[in-house]
This record gives sequence, C-alpha cells and structure tokens, in this order.
Amino acid sequence: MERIHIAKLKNHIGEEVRVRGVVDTIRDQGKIIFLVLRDRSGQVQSVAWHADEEVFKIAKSLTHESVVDIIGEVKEAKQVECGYEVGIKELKIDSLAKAPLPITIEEAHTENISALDKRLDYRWVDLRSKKNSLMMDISTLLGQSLRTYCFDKGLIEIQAPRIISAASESGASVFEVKYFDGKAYLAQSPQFHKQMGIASGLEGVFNMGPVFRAEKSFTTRHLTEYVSFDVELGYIDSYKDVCLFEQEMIKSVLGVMKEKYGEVIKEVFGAEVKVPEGDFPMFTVEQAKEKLAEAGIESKSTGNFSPEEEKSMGEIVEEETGFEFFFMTDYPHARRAFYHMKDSENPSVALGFDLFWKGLEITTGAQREHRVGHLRANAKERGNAGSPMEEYFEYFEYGCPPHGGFAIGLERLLMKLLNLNTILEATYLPNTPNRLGKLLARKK
Ligand code: AMO
Repeated sequence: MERIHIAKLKNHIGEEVRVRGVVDTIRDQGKIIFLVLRDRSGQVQSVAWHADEEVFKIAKSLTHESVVDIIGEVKEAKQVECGYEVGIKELKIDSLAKAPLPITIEEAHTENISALDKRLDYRWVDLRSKKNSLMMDISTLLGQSLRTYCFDKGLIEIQAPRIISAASESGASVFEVKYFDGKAYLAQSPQFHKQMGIASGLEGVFNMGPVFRAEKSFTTRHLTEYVSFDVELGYIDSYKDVCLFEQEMIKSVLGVMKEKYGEVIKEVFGAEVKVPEGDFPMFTVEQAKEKLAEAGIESKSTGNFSPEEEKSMGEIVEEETGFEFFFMTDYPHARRAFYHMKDSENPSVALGFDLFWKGLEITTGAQREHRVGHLRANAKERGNAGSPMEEYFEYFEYGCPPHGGFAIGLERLLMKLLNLNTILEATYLPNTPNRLGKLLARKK
C-alpha cells in the first residue's frame, strides 16, 4: 500500500491508509494507547486498543522517536483538534529508538533545552525539532532563490574545484592537504576559478558550495567550513555595478522568503522579514568612523571595524535611514585581498566593499585587477608572487574583460534572517576549530 503523508489524511476520512513516521508522543491509558505520529508534513493521533492483542503488545513496547509503519483507518474524532485520528490495524516497528534520548527535542520540553554543545553532538536528533526542521526548509529556499535569481539574470552556474594548488585569500587561513606526493589546499573561496569563468567568456557566473577556513576563531559568526554563494560579473564599469546587482538580488530573495515563510519566521523565530526598498545606504570607512565617533564609540584601528563597531554602525544606520543593510566602501587596499583593484586616483584605497546586515558583515566584494601587470605587482607587494600563483595570473594573459564580484556566507545570511544567536544554529552540522563532528568535540 502506498504511504500517505500525515497532512493529506484529511482527504482520506473513512479509508484505510498507510502512515509511516516517528512516534512523537506516547500516552498509555491502560486499555488504550495513543501514539502521536509525526512526519515532515505534520502530526496525527493514532490509537491502539487492548482488544487487538497483537497491535497492543507492539504499541506497549514502543519508545519515543521510534520509527513505525502503520496501516489503519482514518476515523472522525471530535475530541482531537483536527477532527480525526487513525485507528491502528497493523503496526510494524521499522526502528526502535534507544531510551532515553540523549537530548531533549526542543519544543517538546521547552523548560529543558539541552546545552547547544550537547545538542550539536546529537545533531541528527536535534534537527528533528519543529524549529530546526523549519530552519532546514528555509535554508533550502534561501539557497535555491539565490541560485534562481542568478539563473534568471542569465548567469552561468559553475562548480569551482575545492582542492586547489594555491591559496586565494590569506595564506594563514588555509588547510593544507596531502595530494599524492605533493601538497594542495582546500579552497577558502572559489575566487580564482570564478574569475577564470570571466576569462572563459562566460560573462557572468555564480557558484554555491563549501569553502574552508583554517582560522581559530571562536565567535558566533565563524565556521571552519561554510557555504559560500559567489557571483562574478564581466564587463562592469565599477564595483558599484556589483553592489547594485547584489542589492537587487537581496531584495528579490527576501521578497521570496517573506512570501513563503514571513509569518512562520515571525511566529517561530520572532524575526520580522523586512524587504528593503530603494538603494541601500553606502558609507566610506572614513564616514563610518566619523559616525561612530559622533556616537561616542571609540575605534582601535583605522582601516577596519571591531564586531562591536559593526553592530553599533548597524544600529545607527537603521535608526537614521530605516535600512537594516548598508554598504561600506573605500577600505585601505593593504587590508584587502591583493586581487582587488586599486583606485587609480588614490592607490591606497581598494575598489571594493562589504555589505552588512543587522550589524554583521555578510559579504565582501570588489572590482578585480584584470590587468595582469598590475595584478602581478599587487601580489608582489604582499609576497604572494610565487609559482603557485602563475596559473592564476595566466587567466588574465589571453584577454579578460574587466570584472568584479562578491561572496555571501550562506549561514550568516540565514542566521540574520532568523535572528539566531549563533551561526552554529544556522548550520546543518557545523565544523569549528574544536568541533569536527562529535569526536573532536569529545577530545576537548
Ligand atoms: P571573505 O573572506 O570576506 O571574502 O568572505 C566572504 C563572506 O563569507 C562569509 N565568511 C564566513 N562565514 C562563516 N565562517 C567564516 N569563517 C567566514 N569567513 C567569511 C562572510 C563574508 O562576508 N573571495 C572573497 C569574496 C569576493 O571578493 O568575491 C571572500 O571570500 O559572510
């Protein structure tokens, strides 16, 4: 018999159906056992009666979260909220869950939420909660709508290699791996290969996939492996063309998210999805520092911002303009990647930007240096000019359009969308400096 999802049972009242799912709640009332079943579509009460000895014996042996396969009749039942329940005729245990569970599943026991670390140790149990299951739905649509936006704009999706021969960002944050008799690196970004897409005549490319950072950052916004959503656009006149593309993409994606999940995000996560209208405010680093100083926030460095400064700047901008987003431009070139183009009028400044949402950096972007002589010189300045870079430099030697692009950290985007406290909660199975699955966490 074909399985019917729980949400569809209302169309089968009076019929015999097959339901497969998990035992969410057990209420044993002596001669009758109520089993609340759960699948991804919803929940339904099912009933085992004492009179049916075989079914009753199996029901008695069940534990929470066991997986069952039931054949029964959908019957009207005024005492339950939905107005029907399933009278069990056949009950098979597909998988008996060990009791007790290692963690509480959040919404079932709201008083006793297991500490995050322990929940992450048993992420496959933790992800069963309604909140986390919803987080996974939203994450799916988020990635999909970013990809759809780029697809609709005619961009080409690439799958940049993840094992590469040269580090694209800083050499300090790269994982080295053995590659047969030599060595290779895990990509920190698809940076070089998205630019290769432009040199390949693809004109505009996007890439969504994992990237790796060997940074010992113990913060609420850093992972050692995260999903990067990258875009690279050819034939631009300025990095501002890139900002505009990203701005319109964000508006469109938030529109999609609000339409499908706006209400439930508010109800379950307490976050309001605001779809921005108009151009995002844009500030130079200098202007932002001035604004912060006016607000009495002291700065320790000149060319970048502490997390506290970023948060305060987010609050100030939102208060002044109503925007949760703002662009920051005119960073000192020395603090940016060597492949950013320098401002020809003021070469100490990079032609790039960051985008902030609710006080958190979610994007870095820039116009790239496509003139190979300049690019080599930039790399040399950073001591980055060795032979592993040669292949990258060659991408620009046989004709390459002016171009620029950006990358969004997908987990950071989801974290802000849902107002989560930490990026760990916005990640399927987070890897951090002290967590690589459960085993490394145990060695702490
Ligand atoms: P950057 O290194 O700034 O730029 O990264 C881009 C965006 O990726 C996210 N991010 C992270 N998310 C989780 N954990 C981390 N450790 C982490 N590091 C970065 C942030 C950040 O804004 N190649 C350039 C992009 C470009 O110029 O196209 C790059 O990777 O949201």
